[in-house]
Amino acid sequence: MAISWPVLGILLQAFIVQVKLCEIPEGNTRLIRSLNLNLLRATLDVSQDANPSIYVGLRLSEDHNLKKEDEYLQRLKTSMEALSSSGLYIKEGEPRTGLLALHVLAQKASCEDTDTLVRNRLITHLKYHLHQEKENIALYGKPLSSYYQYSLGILAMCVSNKMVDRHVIHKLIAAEERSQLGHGESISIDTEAMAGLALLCVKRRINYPRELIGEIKQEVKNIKGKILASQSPEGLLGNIYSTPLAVQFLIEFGGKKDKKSCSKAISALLEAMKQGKFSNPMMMSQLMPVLHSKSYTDVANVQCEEIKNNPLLITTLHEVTIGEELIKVRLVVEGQKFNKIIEVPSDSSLLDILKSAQRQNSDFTFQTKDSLHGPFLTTINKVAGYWQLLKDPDIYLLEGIADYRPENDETIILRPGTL
Ligand code: B12
Repeated sequence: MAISWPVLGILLQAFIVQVKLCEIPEGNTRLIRSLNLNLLRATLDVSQDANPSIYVGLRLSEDHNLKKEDEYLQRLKTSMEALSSSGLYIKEGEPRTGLLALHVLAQKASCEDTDTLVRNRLITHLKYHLHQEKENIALYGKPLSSYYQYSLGILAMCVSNKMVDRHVIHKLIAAEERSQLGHGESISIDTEAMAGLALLCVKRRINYPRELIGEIKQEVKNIKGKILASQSPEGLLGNIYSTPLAVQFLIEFGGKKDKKSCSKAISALLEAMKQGKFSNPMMMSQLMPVLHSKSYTDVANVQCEEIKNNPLLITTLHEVTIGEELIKVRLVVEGQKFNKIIEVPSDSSLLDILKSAQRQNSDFTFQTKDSLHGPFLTTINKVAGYWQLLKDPDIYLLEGIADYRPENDETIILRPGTL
């Protein structure tokens, strides 16, 4: 059937509206470039292993410093090789589903030969991890890692055009249906969004049984409902740090009716950027695609030939300025007797405060574990587990110990949590 010009025009217009769903208002180029620059600066930090999420964020930008991106890719390759040549087993309590998934996405975004040995091995490892995660859900009702990493794994497979076992997908659908994606009682918008991205990718790319597609459609709608219902009057979807992934989901969903919610969320993100709230490289990397109206599923469409250098300057690493004045912060460890005032220079991070407390008090020790987000507090006075970070009166911190900087007279509460 031939399509007439007016009909074609309407179709084209509909397409354009969809593409521009979560548009960035004009006049923000400098702000966006400065985030890009900060993300590039994060690649200069050689004290940590290269982080595949940072690389994916850079590749989904429209501005590039190809030399720096390539240097970072070379560092990433060392980790990829180590990961892919390790045995096909999962160390007790240390599933690597999310990390593998991010490496698979990074590899795909790199435009390097698509069928390298390393890439195939990474995919095999990821497939194995997803299988083991699925078995754990079947036996114990939860994945080995989390539904966030499980979804990221499905997304990475799908973006790489690899078939995902439909039982693996089905476990995610069933968990969403039973509202089990969050941590304990609370809903996690980050996880909802990641699950939504994974399901949208699967729905669009590969041929699955019609019944499964029907279920996916239903759950994607549910996810959208939860994400929109979480919107605050200021536009945040969940909190400020879940908003980037939530917007990625809305971009990918492409519902015209969501344009207003999406614009509000974008405004809130731009405002937070101006206030310097996006300083953690992992958070910047999740935000970067949104600033170019993209989502992680666009890793599949990176137009390698079209990537051009933009002479973004690389200046020296940003040094955190520690203030001259001293401030007093009360540190309380719940369930233990520790309750003391710690004096530190203003602008100190919570990590600096914990270090100070440890130096000054024989009854306070702590340990951390490195992660892609930074140091994760694991142990206080030999009590290991998941420590929650709060400030008085019972407000959950939205940042980790290395990023959060308490104010004078603030009380920080460390609370043992259950998962
Ligand atoms: C799952 C998850 C958790 C789980 C992790 C355990 C598990 N079962 O997986 C739990 C519930 C324990 C958790 C705790 C916290 N989390 Co959390 N978490 C996430 C989530 C949804 C996914 C992380 C992940 O798997 N990434 C993928 C893998 C491949 O990366 P990874 O680095 O290897 O993953 C590990 C670390 O990320 C670590 N981790 C999880 N959260 C955090 C937070 C910080 C600050 C650090 C340093 C590490 C860390 O646990 C992961 C599994 O081992 C992200 C969402 C997001 N948008 O990224 C939020 C997220 C990273 N968490 C966040 C926060 C604020 C926290 C807490 C500080 C909350 C609090 N006030 O207590 C605590 C950490 C306290 C501490 N002890 O240091 C924020 C960080 C924002 C920021 N500015 O950096 C995010 C973005 C959620 C949000 N929207 O607010 N989290």
